[in-house]
Amino acid sequence: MENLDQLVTQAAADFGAASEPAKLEEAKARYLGKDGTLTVLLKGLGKLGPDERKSAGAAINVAKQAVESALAARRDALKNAQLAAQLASESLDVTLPGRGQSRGALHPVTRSLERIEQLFRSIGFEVADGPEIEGDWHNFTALNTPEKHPARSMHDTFYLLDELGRVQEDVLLRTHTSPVQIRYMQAHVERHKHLEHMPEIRVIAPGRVYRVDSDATHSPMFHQVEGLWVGEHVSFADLKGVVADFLRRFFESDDLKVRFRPSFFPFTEPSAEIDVAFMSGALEGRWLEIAGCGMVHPNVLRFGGIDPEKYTGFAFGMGPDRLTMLRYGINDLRLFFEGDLRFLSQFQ
Ligand code: 2U9
Repeated sequence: MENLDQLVTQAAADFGAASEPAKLEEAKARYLGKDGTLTVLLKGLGKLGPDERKSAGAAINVAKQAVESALAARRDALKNAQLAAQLASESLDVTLPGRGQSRGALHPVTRSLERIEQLFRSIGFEVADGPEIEGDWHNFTALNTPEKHPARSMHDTFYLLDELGRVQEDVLLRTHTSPVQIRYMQAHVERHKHLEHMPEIRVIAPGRVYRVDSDATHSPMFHQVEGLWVGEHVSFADLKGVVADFLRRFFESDDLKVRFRPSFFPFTEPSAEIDVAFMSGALEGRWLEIAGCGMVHPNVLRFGGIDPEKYTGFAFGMGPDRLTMLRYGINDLRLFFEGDLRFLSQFQ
């Protein structure tokens, strides 16, 4: 009897010392397993006489129950401890402020493009687009650019290769959005050919253009917005009014100074550069070149299918990248195209 009490005490102590479920199961096997102490004692009962067997059997069974309940208690305790440890390690502080969700924003150049489109739509212009991979005819010939003009050289224009890696001289990345207006003119003429008086063309063409050029103020890909107004009595005075009004609205400055300086482009005649001067701010009083313009060259009207004896038109071209730099005081064009969030997130 005393041995059995000791055995129960020892088992409870072994179970208590088991720090994890696997160790507890090992300890259990020592008492209740196939060769465990209690199992061996029970097996030994057969060798005893009937009376002795009855009392010894009862005593061993009492001890066995005590060991089993000590085991069950320890199992519970280990399970609870494990759960407590898990809860502690996975603790969640529901009082912490949330991380929030960043909202994303339009690229500053996209914002300028949308603003430019909105301002021109408000005075009756349509917004057109066209392919960025163009043919030599739409990009150069139809714009009155001579065969030997430097803009056509491999140094200035990206040409596409054929499947054998040879330069295709007539397939290129457009160097301006003017091919869009050429296509627009042709489609417009076709659509209204049954009418004696063709309706006026008022269209802007915003989009990506490409040139072999890369430094702080030039990127191989940049943006342009070109405009075209063709009608029976369109004059240089109309051009000045439209452009000056647009620039004052774009820069939200009624006292913005605008001047037109004679210049040359193959596709316009006469041609002019457009300069602006702000009357306040960091750039106050300095003339800044901002766009080019002119009366559409008769050859270009003819390439578009329009009779230059009957119709005149003006065209202008500007760089929304540069307009955006001026509007926000940015000094390096490359920042627009690097995709660095430290720069971009300042325009939310
Ligand atoms: C057609 C006929 C004429 C578009 C024009 C300019 C002058 C011009 C530059 C400004 C800065 C390009 O973005 S920039 O680098 N553009 O100076 N563009 S006239 O003339 C056209 C367009 C289409 C059918």
